[in-house]
Amino acid sequence: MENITLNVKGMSCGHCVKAVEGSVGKLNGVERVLVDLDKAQVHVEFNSSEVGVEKIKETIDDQGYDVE
Ligand SMILES: [Cu+2]
Repeated sequence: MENITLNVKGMSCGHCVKAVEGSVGKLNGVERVLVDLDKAQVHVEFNSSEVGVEKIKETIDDQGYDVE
């Protein structure tokens, strides 16, 4: 299991948290996803044999947020 913390711009409320946690959480290989609104960060625990960082970033981007 691997961990990554992504800096994500544009998340401002509970809706954003649900959108990001819901979409990333649905990816195969993602074990856990946690949004920290105050820090503008998304923490993800994932299995790198099933899902890559690029896919995770792309999924957040598709929800309309900016991954640095
Ligand atoms: Cu929001």
